[in-house]
Amino acid sequence: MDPNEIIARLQLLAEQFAGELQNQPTEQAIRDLQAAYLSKKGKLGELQQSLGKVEPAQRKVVGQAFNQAKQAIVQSVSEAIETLVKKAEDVYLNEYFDVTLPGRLPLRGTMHPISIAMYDIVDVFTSMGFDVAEGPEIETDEFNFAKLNFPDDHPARDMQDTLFIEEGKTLLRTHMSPVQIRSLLDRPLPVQVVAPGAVYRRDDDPTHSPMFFQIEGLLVDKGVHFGHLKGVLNTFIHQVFGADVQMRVRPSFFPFTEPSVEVDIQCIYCKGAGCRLCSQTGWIEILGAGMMDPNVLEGVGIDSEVYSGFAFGLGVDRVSMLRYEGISSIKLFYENDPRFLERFWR
Ligand code: FA5
Repeated sequence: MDPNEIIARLQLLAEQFAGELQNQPTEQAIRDLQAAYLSKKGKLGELQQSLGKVEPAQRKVVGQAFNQAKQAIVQSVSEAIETLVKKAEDVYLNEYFDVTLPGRLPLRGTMHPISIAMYDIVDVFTSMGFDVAEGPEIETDEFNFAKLNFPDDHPARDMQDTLFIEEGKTLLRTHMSPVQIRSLLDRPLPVQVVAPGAVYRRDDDPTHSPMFFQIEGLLVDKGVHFGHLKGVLNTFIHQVFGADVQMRVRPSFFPFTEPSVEVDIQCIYCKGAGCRLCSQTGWIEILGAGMMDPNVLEGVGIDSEVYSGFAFGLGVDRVSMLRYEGISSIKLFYENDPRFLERFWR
């Protein structure tokens, strides 16, 4: 067969392909067109079968012409797809993207309100000479209860209140007071520490969360008395809630302190007049405290005739709810809704 005729027909097919390629509306249509020319049974494929009828000496030239034509088709297919994508982007940018609109700032992360309160409170105590102490969230029954003078049948040990890992042995700490024991065992006297951390209980209502945060305070030295405790707590309350906020101390009971008290602050919303937040009493409880029970001191090898101390434990969530007006449920702290957390950016 005449090689020139094959090459002429090849050129004709190439021109025909170029013409058809112009108006393909989608990437799929372009790929179908490519297949119609380049697949085995495609237009070029059929013509290529005539290569066998060409004189062997001239086959090389004709073969090269086929290769060039195929490469040109592949190249123009990828260019056509690129043009199509670019066109779609332009349509999107023009129709849906108004470059004249002012930009929107991306949402910025903020410190969590509980963390803000923890840092602020710890700062107040470190400025009074307290060191920061730590303990594990998974505690032993011994440190969480026994060494703190809890009798075996104390209700807090009950499955209702405590999240046990292995009953009677390990648990999620129910309060920060075990850090009292750890600090007294680990540090030389005098000991003056605050311990911030997460604690766990089987509690769940608008003011009680199953996980919440406490800050424990402890001071053990010679000659420590109740006046020191009141002085430290008064300073804390004035620094955190304002110099005009009054505090009051009510008798209470904790197994590890004697005497034990609960400390209320004057309601910061109604200033003591009585409102819904303070159940019309004018006061809100924020912490438990007391003088270290001599049994606890003796239990860690400290002579209670020589040394005395005080301890307190405050609920950080409670303090945050009081600091920021309008927090109706403790759950808001733990849902991590950015619309809520944004309020605390500073
Ligand atoms: C205690 O946990 C004692 N360890 C505090 C203490 C320390 C007393 C040292 C004496 C000496 P209480 O169970 O009352 O005490 O808890 C202390 C504070 O934690 C409460 O005043 C309250 O503010 C907060 N609290 C208690 N349960 C929850 C809860 N489920 N959710 C949020 N806050 C809570």
